[in-house]
Amino acid sequence: QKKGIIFDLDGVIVDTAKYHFLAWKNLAESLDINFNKKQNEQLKGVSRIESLKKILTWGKKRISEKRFNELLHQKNEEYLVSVQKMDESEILPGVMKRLKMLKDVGHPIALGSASKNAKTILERVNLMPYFDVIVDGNEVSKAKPNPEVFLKAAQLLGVEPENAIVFEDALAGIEAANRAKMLSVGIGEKSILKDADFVFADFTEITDKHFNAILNASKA
Ligand code: G16
Ligand code: MG
Repeated sequence: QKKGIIFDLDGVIVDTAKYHFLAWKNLAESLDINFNKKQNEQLKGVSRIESLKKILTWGKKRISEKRFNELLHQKNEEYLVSVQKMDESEILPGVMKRLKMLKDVGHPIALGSASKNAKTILERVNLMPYFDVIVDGNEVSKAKPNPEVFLKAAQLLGVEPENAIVFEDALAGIEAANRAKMLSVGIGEKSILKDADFVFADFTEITDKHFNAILNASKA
């Protein structure tokens, strides 16, 4: 049975959360808003617009639409400076092995990310050749936990949702996969990703046996 494998980007393939954090922190400071790592956790998998809305809410700040758009631009420009410095060394441990294995076996691979910079990042880390399909923040209008991003990816991969497997680090992403009736594999903490069908701390924890079990599993 051919499975369609869908990967989230930030937190699954690369850790761009640290660069998002730096850019948001500088932006928040320029507005006299405190912003810490714990708050950054709540921005994982969340779109750029929604992230800024949250930061402004935390800082109890109201700004004009024009200023809002300027800040979005400012944040992204700073983020892109970090992205431009990325290379293969930033691919998270254990990921490469699984991408190669999936390619060898012939399971088609998609990216399902909220980021509008997804293609740039995949290019920087040289992973473009592995992805048959890319659905990112430029193509979807409804953010995770809405299943749109993953449903679109499965459709483009040519697999039914029940034959799709999603790797996600964000709670909202696991919820999106579950709503799409896809097998959800959480990468991160079990206590947070408790709704996932499988959870692993990272890809190095996924043994060949686990991986084969995932490929052969079906949604309960
Ligand atoms: C990623 C990050 C989020 C970020 C979002 C939008 O999502 O986890 O923190 O806000 O993309 O990114 P951008 O500003 O580049 O459009 P994902 O879905 O890859 O985890
Ligand atoms: Mg993520």
